[in-house]
Amino acid sequence: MADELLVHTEGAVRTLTLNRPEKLNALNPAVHEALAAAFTAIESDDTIRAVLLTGAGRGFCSGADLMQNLGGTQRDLGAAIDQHYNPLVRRMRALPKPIIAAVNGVAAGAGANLALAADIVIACESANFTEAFIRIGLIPDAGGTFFLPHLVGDARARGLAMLGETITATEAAAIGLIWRCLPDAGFAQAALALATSLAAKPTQAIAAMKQAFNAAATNSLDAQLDLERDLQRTMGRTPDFAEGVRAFAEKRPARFTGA
Ligand code: T3D
Repeated sequence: MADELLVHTEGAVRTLTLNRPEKLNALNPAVHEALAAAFTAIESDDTIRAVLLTGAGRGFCSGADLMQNLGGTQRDLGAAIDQHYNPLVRRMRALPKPIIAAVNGVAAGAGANLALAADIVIACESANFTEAFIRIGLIPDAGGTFFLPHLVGDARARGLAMLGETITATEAAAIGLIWRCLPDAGFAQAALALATSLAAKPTQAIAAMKQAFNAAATNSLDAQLDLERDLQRTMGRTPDFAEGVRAFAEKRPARFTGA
């Protein structure tokens, strides 16, 4: 695996650390290719039951590496999005395992939206979020125009995107952009503990929740009720459901295997 992305496994948690700290982990083709390879490996590895995405150094991710755009010829940004950003967001949303973004510092542009593509986003107190695109004449990509209004409503989405102001992690949690803001001290350990607890949950139920939440964005209530019924029927046949009910009856913690 390339040095631009550090890959580490602890128990059932795979941690992916964006590793270009001198550029606040700006995304270039090498990082994208390493991320694609990492997700391909995670998709086919049943022993991995949660993914933790974070950044090295003082940043989480500063979005696309802007230096790629300096020079004579104009890059086709649409091609870069087709090749890298859209497949990444799609596979994160479709991954049948939880993804936790641990935002350890600044998250800007596509870096902010990469975090929002995760299932659970936590950030440390000193982290911040900026939909920086407007500052350089672009629009939010990597799912930003979809995630923002769903998470914080249309008024705040437009404010964040059009003004491009930086908001603190505390504000992000207060407006529902992220799950929680945690103290700086012990943040990495807290993030790993959260990922470890998610990895011990019934993984198939989390996968089915992801499927249902994804579909809810476009489904009618009728269609969503039918989908919930179908998914619950499948969940009702899993060994983890049987274990959950047994553990309840025996008044002990459940030991889920992800089956
Ligand atoms: O192009 C495509 O592929 C299409 C996709 C586009 C998606 C996008 O993400 S567009 C949006 C790109 N991101 C940005 O516009 C954010 C740019 N960065 C900043 O505005 C600021 O750096 C931050 C607000 C993130 C942090 O500010 P600050 O003051 O804490 O740090 P800094 O001094 O600006 O940055 C530290 C270093 O990282 C600096 O390098 P240097 O001068 O020490 O050699 C800076 O140039 C570098 N850096 C930060 N962000 C990027 C970057 N280098 C390349 N690309 C970056 N995005």
